[in-house]
Amino acid sequence: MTIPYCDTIILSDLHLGSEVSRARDALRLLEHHYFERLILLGDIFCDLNFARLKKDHWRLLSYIRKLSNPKRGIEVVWVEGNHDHGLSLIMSHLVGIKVYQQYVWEYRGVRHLAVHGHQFDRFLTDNALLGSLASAAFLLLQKLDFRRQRFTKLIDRLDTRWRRHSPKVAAGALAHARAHNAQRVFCGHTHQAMQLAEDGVEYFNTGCWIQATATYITIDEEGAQIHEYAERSDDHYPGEERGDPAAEVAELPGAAGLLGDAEYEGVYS
Ligand SMILES: [Mn+2]
Repeated sequence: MTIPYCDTIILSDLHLGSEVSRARDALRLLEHHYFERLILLGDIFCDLNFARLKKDHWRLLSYIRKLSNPKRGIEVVWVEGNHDHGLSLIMSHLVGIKVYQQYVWEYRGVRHLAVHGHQFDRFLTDNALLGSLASAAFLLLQKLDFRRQRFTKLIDRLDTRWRRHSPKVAAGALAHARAHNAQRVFCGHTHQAMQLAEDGVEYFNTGCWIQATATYITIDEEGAQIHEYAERSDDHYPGEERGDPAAEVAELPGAAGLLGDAEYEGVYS
């Protein structure tokens, strides 16, 4: 029944507006954690069409807005993704959250960097020099090229192909982190949760919330950890006989992965 505490919680790629967005689960996750900082690491929205947002999607947005109330003392950070591009300015007014291209912070003497990751999937970043060049170039390119943005969206829809970009994004992120003297770097974008370490820099990918397996990252004094979302047993009233969890989640496409043991587990150690 204890509510877990962490310093920072990071999630990405909710794709609100998409039929398969697991907004309700994401809301539960946030309600069942104490944290000091929330990082929304890009592609929180699917596209500009707000008419596609469902009740659960608005509920989550409204909760995020509440969290960002200064009285709560929680820092809510939105890092722009390729799907969020252009939306972010509107959302910063609507939801009242500051939007960043990348976000850098210190925690316990460790420099952390969060960037969505789409910036790295078209650069050769297999060495540090190219990595730094790519790093410098991406901010510029983002401002310049609208056509490229459209192309990126097209690629984004091919979700299964997308996963192939995983190693590329990881390599780009690691090089980018080294160029910015960060010891930990976080990306989303690939929809595939993963972690690796290279030359003293740790890379984490947050995964996504549009598949059977939804993942998020927590950071506390023990480090950063990837978790798979699982429904908690205390989501149900104590003493009440637990109903069929399948019935409750059946409306969620690909929800089969939810029905594991009702505990949060670090699955990628
Ligand atoms: Mn993306």
